[in-house]
Amino acid sequence: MVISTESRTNVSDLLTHPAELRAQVEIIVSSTPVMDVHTHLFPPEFNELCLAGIDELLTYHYLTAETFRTATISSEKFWDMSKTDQADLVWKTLFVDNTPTSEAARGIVSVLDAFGIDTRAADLKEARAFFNSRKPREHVDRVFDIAHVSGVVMTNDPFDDTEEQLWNSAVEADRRFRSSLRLDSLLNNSDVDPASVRVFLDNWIQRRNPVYMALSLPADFKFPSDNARDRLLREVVLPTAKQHRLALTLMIGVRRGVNPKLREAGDGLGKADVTAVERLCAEYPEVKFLVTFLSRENQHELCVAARKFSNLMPFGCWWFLNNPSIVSEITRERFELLGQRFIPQHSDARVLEQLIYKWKHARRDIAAALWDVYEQLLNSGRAVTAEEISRDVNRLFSGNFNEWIRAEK
Ligand code: FIX
Ligand code: ZN
Repeated sequence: MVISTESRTNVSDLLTHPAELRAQVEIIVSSTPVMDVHTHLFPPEFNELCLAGIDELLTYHYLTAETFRTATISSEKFWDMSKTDQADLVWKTLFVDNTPTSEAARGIVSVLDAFGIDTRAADLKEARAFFNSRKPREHVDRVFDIAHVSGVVMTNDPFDDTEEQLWNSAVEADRRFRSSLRLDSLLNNSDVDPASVRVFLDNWIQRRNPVYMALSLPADFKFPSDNARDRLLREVVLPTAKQHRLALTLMIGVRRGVNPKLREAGDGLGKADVTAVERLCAEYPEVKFLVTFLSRENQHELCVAARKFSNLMPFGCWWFLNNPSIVSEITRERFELLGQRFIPQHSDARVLEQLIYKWKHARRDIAAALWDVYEQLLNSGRAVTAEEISRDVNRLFSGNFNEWIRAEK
C-alpha cells in the first residue's frame, strides 16, 4: 500500500492489520447509539399500549406462528387461553421441548441472558418475577441503555380511538418515542372525501409532529393505477407530504391474512414491483421516500432504483428478512451498491425488550459486513481510521435518517 507523505492522516491511525481493524469495527458498531426508525412501541405513558415483559415477549406473533407448527393445539383454542397460559405453552413448545434455534426464539434467549435470567428454565417463574418487579420508566431507560438505542419511531394511527384518547390524556410522554403518521387505515377506506381528510391530517400533524408519514402496501401494489388507493395517494398523501415536508415511508410486499386463523401471525409476503417506487420517485422529486420491501427477491432491484433516485432511501431488513443469513446478504449488497447511503436496519419491535435482541443481533451482522468491506478496501490499497469507521456507523445508525427527516417546518 502506498501512503502519500502529503496525506493529512496520521499514519499511525491507519488500521492496517485485519485483526485490529475487526476489533475496532466491533467496538464501534456495538456501542454507537442507534435511532430505531420503525417500531410499534409506545412509552409507559400510553398504558396498555406499552407492551413489555415475558408474557408479551413470548406471545409475539413471530413466535405464535412457530408454536402452531409444533404444538398440537387448534388456533381457536389457543386464542381462548389467557395470555399467561399462551406464554407458558410457547415456552414449553419452543424452549423446553425443542431447541430455540429460530431467530425469534433465539431473541428471547438474548433478552433473558441480558438480564441474567436462566435461559434453560423449565418454567417462567423466575422470568415473571423479574419483569413484574421492574418500574416501567426505569425499565425503559435500562432497555434503551443495553440496546444503545437513542430513540424509536412509533407507529401512530390517527384513526384509532384508543390511541387518540391516550394521546389526549397522556402526561408529558417520553420524548425518545417519536411519532409517525401511519395511513394504512385511510388507504383501506375508499369512501373518504379527500378534502376533509386533508384538513384532518393537517390538524393531526400540527398536534403530533410526526417524523414521517407511512404506509404498508401489498405485494401487488402498482403505481400509477386506476383505483381508489391511487387517487388517495395523489390527492391526500403526496400533497400532504409535500406541504408539511414530511418524508413518506413505504413498506411494500405484505400479503395480509394469508391464514386469518393465525391473526397477526397469519400475514405472508409476495414479490412486488419496484418500478412503482421508481415512478413515484420520478413523479414526486420533491418528496423524500424511505422504502423497504418484504421479499428477498426485491432487494437488488431496490438498491438499483436507489442509485437512480437520490430521493429514495432504502431501509431495514423487514420482518421475514430479519434473519442473520438474509440481513448479512442484504447489508453487503447495499454497501457494494450504495456506499453508506442507506439505513441498514429497524427493529419493528412491538414489545419493549425486543430492542435488546433485535439490535444485538443486527449489530453483529452489520459489523461482519463492514469488516469485509473495509478489509477488501485494505487489500485494494486503502486503510481506514477508527474516526472514519465512527463517521460511517453514525451515518448508518442515525445520520442518514436525520437528514431524511430534517425538514424546515
Ligand atoms: O406493517 C407493519 O408495520 C409490519 O411491520 C407489522 O404489521 C408486522 O405485523 C410486524 O410486526 C412485522 O415485524
Ligand atoms: Zn412494522
